[in-house]
Amino acid sequence: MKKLDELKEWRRTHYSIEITPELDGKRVTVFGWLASIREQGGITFLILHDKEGAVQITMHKDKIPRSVLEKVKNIREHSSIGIRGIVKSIDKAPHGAEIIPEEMCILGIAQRQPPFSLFGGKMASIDKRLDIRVLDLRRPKAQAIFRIRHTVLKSIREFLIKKGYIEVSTPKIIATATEGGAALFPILYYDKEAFLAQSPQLYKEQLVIPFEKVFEIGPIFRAEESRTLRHLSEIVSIDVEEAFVSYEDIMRLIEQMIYHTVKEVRERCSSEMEFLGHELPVPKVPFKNFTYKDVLEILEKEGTTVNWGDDLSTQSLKVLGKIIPEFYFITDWPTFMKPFYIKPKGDKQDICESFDFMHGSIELASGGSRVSSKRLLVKRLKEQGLEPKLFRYHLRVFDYGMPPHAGFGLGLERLMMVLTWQENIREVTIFPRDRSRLTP
Ligand code: AMO
Repeated sequence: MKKLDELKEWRRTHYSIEITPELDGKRVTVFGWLASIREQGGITFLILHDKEGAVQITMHKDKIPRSVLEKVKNIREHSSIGIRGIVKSIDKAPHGAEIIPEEMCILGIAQRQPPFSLFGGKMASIDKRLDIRVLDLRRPKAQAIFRIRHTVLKSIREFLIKKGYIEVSTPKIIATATEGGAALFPILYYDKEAFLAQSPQLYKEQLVIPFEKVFEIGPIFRAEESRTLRHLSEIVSIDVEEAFVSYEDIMRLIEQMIYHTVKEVRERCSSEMEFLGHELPVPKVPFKNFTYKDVLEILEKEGTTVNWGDDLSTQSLKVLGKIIPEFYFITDWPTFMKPFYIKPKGDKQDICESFDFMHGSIELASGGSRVSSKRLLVKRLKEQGLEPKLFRYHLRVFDYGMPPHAGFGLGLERLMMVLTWQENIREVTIFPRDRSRLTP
């Protein structure tokens, strides 16, 4: 095995995209991964990739120090290297300049070539790519997706903080289910059974007492039995809860948050969007609003019958997505279809103050006004076959002036699917977890 160089006093002076004609004649140090080596008429061209882009290193055999030539002979694509040299302005190179190297250090040797092509060529299957995800993430499309994700998270955080919400973190190891028992992951907590949190639901509701307006961006866990393009076992949920408001206020908040986020992505990620080859339109606000009953009627007209109280199947959501290919809400669901903490509607207790926030056929978020009376909450728990005793730590908080409150939980990955036009949720998740994947 070849000996590696040490980093020692080597430090980066510039990223690839900063190597421009204005630096002509300057000595620079760059680091990155060797994307290609090409020989042409006695000249060797290296293309070096770093997190910002690419730079060309050009070596005329008779003008380059022997030590550099020796190193180039032994190096393979995808190795990580450092180059110190002089910038030369040249039209044909990326960003109009290249580097003529004086010194080179080899910092990480690529022992083997990736099992799939990173730059162009036929795209390998998702499973093959996920098996060595960090290499897959170097693909320019993946880079674009995760830079957009970064911007989406930043914009949502900024938006909520500016609106006066405080960011909280709640336990992910919990004692009781919040969204019903079926999708829980049991774990061994010392000598007791515990669960991974399906949602910060109960904690965020409790936290409106000390903080009034809270949000959390964190992982939630769902033991989904089937492998679909839209479900994972671990996702990032954006949860919001607020005191003294109703579900209608929360829908307006989502509208503003999505509008702000799309605008930020359009402004800050134009090159990534261009790279993904799609235009991201500014959403039309206010978003359309359909009740659950409206949706059944729309579907019936399309020849798809869904009975009152039935969930919208994948097939009926597809039909709906064709008719409403934009952001919209489905409100006023039958009470028994929603969790115990959702508030039944004043004069029509069989429907509740709830919404699903949708884009086309994809459910992005759900939320609603919450039950704030302890008596009603106990009744709702029993109606849903849940044991109030198991929720005693939650219920006792309701003795201390629980205000009316409302909120939502939005799946970050689902939102990313919509913003980056990905059909498979795994493409927008760095290390996805599903029924059959627990590694890497
Ligand atoms: P719900 O269970 O509808 O509501 O989840 C909220 C949102 O989280 C996303 N989501 C998922 N995304 C991918 N894979 C999954 N397995 C998965 N499960 C959920 C969806 C969904 O709309 N406590 C309530 C929210 C609230 O009322 O505040 C809740 O968790 O985008």
